[in-house]
Amino acid sequence: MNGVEAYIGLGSNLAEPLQQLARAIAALAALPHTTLVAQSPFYASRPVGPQDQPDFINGAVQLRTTLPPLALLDELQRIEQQHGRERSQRWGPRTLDLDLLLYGDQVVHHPRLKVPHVELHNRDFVLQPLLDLTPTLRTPSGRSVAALRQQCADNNLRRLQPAACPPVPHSA
Ligand code: A4P
Ligand code: MG
Repeated sequence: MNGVEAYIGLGSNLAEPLQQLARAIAALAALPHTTLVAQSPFYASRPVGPQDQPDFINGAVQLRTTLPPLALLDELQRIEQQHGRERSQRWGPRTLDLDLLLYGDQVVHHPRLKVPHVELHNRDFVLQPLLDLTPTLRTPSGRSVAALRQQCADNNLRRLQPAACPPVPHSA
């Protein structure tokens, strides 16, 4: 399949986060014009933003897709809504957050969409899963994700054992 390598960050800290992520990955794998290439391990991480909320579970997936970036964002937001996502407090607790981290080597500046994700370089819970997927990955400006990971703040990242991650269900 032709298309672009797109990387999606997943995060959840409410309502069975591991199940939220597993179901979201199944939904991503079922997207039209899209193939799931690989999924990263899951990590527990301390919340960035308000601290009076549970720790997050984070991970990332690599997709190959012919959906244009805004169409892919529409699909991510539809999946978030299906998971009962309510947008209230910025950086507050959420059942499911899906961020478009990288879309090939494209840079997108749109009122609804900024790619690379603006906080990518600051977040170990995003950079580490990206590295797990593609150790040689670079941003469109040529910065190595491995170097960004070394420089970024520590959010007490803890890799979960594969046994802790529920299998991806067949129907999303
Ligand atoms: N938007 C722009 N660019 C993108 C993109 N690349 N991917 C727009 C996805 N959306 C993008 O997002 C607000 C708007 O951003 C969307 O409508 C979309 O058009 P949102 O998800 O509705 O709001 P938000 O998530 O509260 O705000 P924001 O700034 O996107 O937050 P983040 O960056 O998603 O961070 N701590 C830990 N440990 N782990 C986490 O996963 N996540 C957050 C949320 C905070 N703290 C965390 C974690
Ligand atoms: Mg978001």
